[in-house]
Amino acid sequence: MNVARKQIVLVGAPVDEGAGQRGCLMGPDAYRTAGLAGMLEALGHTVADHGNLAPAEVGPLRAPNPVLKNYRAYVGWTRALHDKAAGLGAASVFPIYLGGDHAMAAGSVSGQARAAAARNRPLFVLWLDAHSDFHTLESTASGNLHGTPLAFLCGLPGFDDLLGSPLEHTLKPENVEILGVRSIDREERDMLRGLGVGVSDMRRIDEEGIAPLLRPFLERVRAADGLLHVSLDVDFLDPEIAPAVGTTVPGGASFREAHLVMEMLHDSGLVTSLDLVELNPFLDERGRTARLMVDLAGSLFGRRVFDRPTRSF
Ligand code: B3U
Ligand code: MN
Ligand code: MN
Repeated sequence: MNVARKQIVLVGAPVDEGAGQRGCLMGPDAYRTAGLAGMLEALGHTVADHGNLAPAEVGPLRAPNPVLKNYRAYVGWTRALHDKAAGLGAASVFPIYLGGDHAMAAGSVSGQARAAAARNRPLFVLWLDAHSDFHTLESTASGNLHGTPLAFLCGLPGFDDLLGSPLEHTLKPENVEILGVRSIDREERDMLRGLGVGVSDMRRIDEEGIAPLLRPFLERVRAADGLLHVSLDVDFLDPEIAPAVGTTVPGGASFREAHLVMEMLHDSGLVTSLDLVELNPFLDERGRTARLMVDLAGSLFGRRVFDRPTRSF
């Protein structure tokens, strides 16, 4: 099968302030060191590396909740990434946002959502994560802002400082699928249920298998002529194979499950943008997590061992 050639743009987002542990700022360079661009080129794609972004300047702000850590940085990063992603989403390129902790998705995904709306296409999001990242600025107990971007993107209230109020281009909760989750706080669970966000936890993956869970979601994206953004948190993976993340939760996706998801996503032809988030190279073992993430990106961009698939996805 010929790999459809893509024009890939790499955007470094060294966001470090949203996680409880420092180190994600080294993520973009770890992906570069692990050979991400060369691997994508070897698959036949063209790659332009736009370097690393910096957060936007933000004037004085009062955090709406004293528990929040690095609130101004969250606002600055969201604005900078939003503008960058809105621009790239309007061009015929495939952006890969290299994190950085997951707080960066507030900007990357909101920008992609703005661009999708301008093209009159619904944006769907596949959130591959041990966590649901669905706290509001009020409900978070840790104050770690990487636990909040998905609530922001779905239009929950209280995030007015980020991009104004109300957020113009929100995700429809039913167009979001969280896969691989195994740590949800009570407040998050209530909000996810109330809004009807798609949640497939590890128990469902164990009982039903990951492919039958993913397939109906991809079918919905296709039926709606949607664009699909994938946000891949390192902690989606089992910590045994991916130790370089500050928020490990046991019992994550296996090597085989993760590659299968990426291969199905490739075969679907539906994915139009990607976040690689939460890699903390400070916690890695001789680069193995960075290399695994690059390998997974390889499967998403068309690497296969043998022959064509028997079904489209
Ligand atoms: N829900 C917890 C833990 C957490 C969320 N996202 C990550 N960790 N990575 C919190 O702190 O909000
Ligand atoms: Mn996350
Ligand atoms: Mn996580």
